[in-house]
Amino acid sequence: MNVQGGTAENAVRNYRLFIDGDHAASESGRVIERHNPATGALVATWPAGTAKDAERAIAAARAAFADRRWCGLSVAERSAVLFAVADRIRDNAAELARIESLESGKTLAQATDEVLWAADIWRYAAGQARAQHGDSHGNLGDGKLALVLREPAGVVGMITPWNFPLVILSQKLPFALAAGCSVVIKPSELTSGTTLIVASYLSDAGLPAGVFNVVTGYGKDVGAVLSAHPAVDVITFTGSTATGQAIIAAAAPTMKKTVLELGGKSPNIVFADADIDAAVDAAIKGVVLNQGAECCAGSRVLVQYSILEDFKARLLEKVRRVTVGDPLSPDSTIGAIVNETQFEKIKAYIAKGRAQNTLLCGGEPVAGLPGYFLQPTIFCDVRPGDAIATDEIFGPVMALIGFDTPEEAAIIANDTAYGLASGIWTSSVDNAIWMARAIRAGIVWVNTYLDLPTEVPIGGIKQSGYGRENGRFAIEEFQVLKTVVIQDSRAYG
Ligand code: TXE
Repeated sequence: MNVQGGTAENAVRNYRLFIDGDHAASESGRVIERHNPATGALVATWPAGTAKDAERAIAAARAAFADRRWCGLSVAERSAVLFAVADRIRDNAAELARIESLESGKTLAQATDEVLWAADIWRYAAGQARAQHGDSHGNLGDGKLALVLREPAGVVGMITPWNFPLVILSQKLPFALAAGCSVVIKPSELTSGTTLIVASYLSDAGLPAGVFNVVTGYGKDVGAVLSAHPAVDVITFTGSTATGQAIIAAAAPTMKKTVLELGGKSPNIVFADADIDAAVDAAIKGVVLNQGAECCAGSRVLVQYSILEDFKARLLEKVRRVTVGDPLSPDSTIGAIVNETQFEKIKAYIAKGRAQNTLLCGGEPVAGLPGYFLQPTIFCDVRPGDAIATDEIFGPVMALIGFDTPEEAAIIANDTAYGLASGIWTSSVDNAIWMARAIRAGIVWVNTYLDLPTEVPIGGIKQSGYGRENGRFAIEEFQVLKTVVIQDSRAYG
């Protein structure tokens, strides 16, 4: 990496690819410029990688896997490398958070929380590296013994988005490395900085060359090559459902495994017997965190009719305290939308909401700020089939929907192509248990929301994808089972 121009605080960072242990330019010589969505200022450049760059990185990862320079190490040695990276992430939290904020528009305060969470995930995976074990069968008849071994799946291709660059990287990479895999990653073309910095941390910590490779660039140039390539054994992807479908299609001819964490349209359901203030706070957090660019955003808020007017009044009162503005200011709750494409997409949904529903508040860009800033926006009188109740908007937009009974709430909650997250607010154990079982989603929060301890798995069902990240099952996505059956022909006893 080379840093040029301005003071250290506002210098433009010029990154390079990371292939086979070396930082290098793309063979194309082209770069992608990243401008801060809050100000328009140029903050970074990274190479516009090509198919040739991707091929080179895949070959390096394949060679590293074939000569066992990483998977042949003991789990204690692998774990030590992951712990060292966890420490580097924690120790450099201020710098990493600033980079994430400048590239993505998220607030510095939130970025700091995310970096510390990422360090925690690396620590968790580092511990888990040493707890990998398979199975054995000693009672299959005299002389017969079977072992079930967990082996690394091989070369993993990772494709990550821009909404939580370091956290999403951390939900994949340390688990794949713990399993003994080699990796080629294509980070989002909007937010590649922290992934390249982690490559340096890994190298400094002693990761052998070729085990981790970063090819920055666009999805069609690099992501598509990883998905289709016969030398890649697993693709793990977080992003849109449409791109997830394209990846499955590209992966099909080689039969490689895919792990997909896709979009959501999650219901956050409030019963009349809930702690209403807590539910209102969580409903707001559920759509404003990360400007609403959150796959688990509680973008559909279902409220029991008997408290709907009271809920609306408290919502309006509390949403006024949300401050949209300079992501680097500690006073800001919401930063900037990541780019013009997302900004226009959200505004188009707000226009659809205005046509079909009642606008309770917001709905406008924030006047007087140079970047892509939007007011938190709430629509009421939303019906389940309306556009803002159906599609993932990925912006600070809430759809309020009324319901009468738990059965009705469950039908509305499940009336979506997605199945990622959900929330229930109630003081009734019966309601909580019944709803938790009735909702079809990868996670159900009861009297809490967007609450993700590293120990628990996260992932979707339906068109939110499949596979799990974090928790003890995450490593299994990067392992294959091998059964060894041994017959000894000598007599026993
Ligand atoms: O996503 P893409 P975009 C949703 C959200 C958002 C919408 C579009 O609704 O508004 O997706 O965002 C790479 N083969 N989510 O366009 O295209 C791409 O370069 C292989 C939800 O940014 O899915 C980037 O690295 N890779 C989500 C990554 O895919 C391809 C997070 C994600 O980009 C590719 C982000 C291809 N053909 C968006 N095309 C979540 N689940 O949190 C693109 N890519």
